[in-house]
Amino acid sequence: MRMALRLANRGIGSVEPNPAVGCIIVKDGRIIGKGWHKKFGGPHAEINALQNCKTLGVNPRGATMYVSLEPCCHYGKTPPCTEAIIAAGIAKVVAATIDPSPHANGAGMRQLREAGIEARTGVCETEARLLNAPFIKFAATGKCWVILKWAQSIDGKVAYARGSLFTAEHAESAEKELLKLDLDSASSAVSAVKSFNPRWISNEPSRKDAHKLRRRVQGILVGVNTVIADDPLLTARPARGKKPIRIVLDTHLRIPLTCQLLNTARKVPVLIVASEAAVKANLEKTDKIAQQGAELLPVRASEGRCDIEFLLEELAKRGVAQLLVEGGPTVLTSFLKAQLADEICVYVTAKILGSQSSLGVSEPMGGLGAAVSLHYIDVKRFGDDIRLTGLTEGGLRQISTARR
Ligand code: AOF
Ligand code: ZN
Repeated sequence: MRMALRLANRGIGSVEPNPAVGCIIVKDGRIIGKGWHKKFGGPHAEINALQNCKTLGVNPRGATMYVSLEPCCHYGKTPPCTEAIIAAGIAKVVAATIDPSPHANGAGMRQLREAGIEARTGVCETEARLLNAPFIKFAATGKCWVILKWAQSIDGKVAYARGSLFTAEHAESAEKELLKLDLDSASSAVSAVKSFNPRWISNEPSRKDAHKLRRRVQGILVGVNTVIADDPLLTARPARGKKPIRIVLDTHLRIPLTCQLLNTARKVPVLIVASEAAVKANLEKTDKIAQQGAELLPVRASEGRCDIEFLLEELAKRGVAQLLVEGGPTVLTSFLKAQLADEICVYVTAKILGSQSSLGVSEPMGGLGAAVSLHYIDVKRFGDDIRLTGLTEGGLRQISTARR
């Protein structure tokens, strides 16, 4: 099963919002077929593993199948795997966990048993549910899996203070000054200045990894302050066919009409979320936003904040099974305080930014009792940066089998 899970893992980044699934077929103590779900809409893991037996010229009749998710028994984009398993004469199916989707939820296992196949679940179940946590949550509850992501210095700073934000113009004038000095070291100083970009606290390998994360999700959300300060594009690069919807939380409709998001709204969808009052009060601006090809979603707001829970429901209806929240501090804190985050992904860079960079990641959480602890921590190194990921209590609850 561990091998099946490792195979499944290869599909992460290509199969979403479907689950990543791996499958191993064993006969007489020997592996006779392997397969995994490679791409959204493509053949399922079980079908690929059965095909692999065929390619290798081994008959799977009487074999045992280890699969990381309950086989499907419905007609989706592909025909049911259960039928193929029954037709192939598999004797035993071991699935890591049930698929909680309404079209499955045990029906696949039942169908196998009714066909005389020995079928059981519950092997490496936690690992399997962790691997597909977003899918499990969305399938079971219809709610999207929320990932908060940010990059920070060791001292927990996420950006330089607004007043000292280093812009392209700063870089240009600094370059001129340096060249005027006509020193031997001027050219390397110039390249250091050019490559310095306060928007990017983390290094290049980390940023590449963050784009991989963007390819996994169906929506990427930021607050309007991030748009004003950084003018981000919020696309996955390279896109590999993925175009997650870009969402801006903009209660008072402050988004600059010239920003990159609006300029590219016809290529990759943009949703601006504003309070009903702000929409009514800015009809001219809302027209302009619509003309640029972006969509405006008016929502209820209280104390100057949009109703995020309502927004999440709306996004789930649009098929957003995984939402990536990329900041800034106000938005990240809102999600944490409302206990709406399932997973946290933080890149920590080996820098100490000190007090000139005043923005911490969050506002007070309300006493130590309100601290957010993470579970199932994973730590990975990207050059001198480290990435720390973990599940919140809420995320943990989603993958636990106890509540079902
Ligand atoms: C996958 N890959 O290996 C397995 C899945 O639309 P379809 O035909 O691709 O069906 C998708 C559903 O099939 C999915 O939501 C899940 O319930 C089930 N199992 N899906 O994409 C796989 N085994
Ligand atoms: Zn299937």
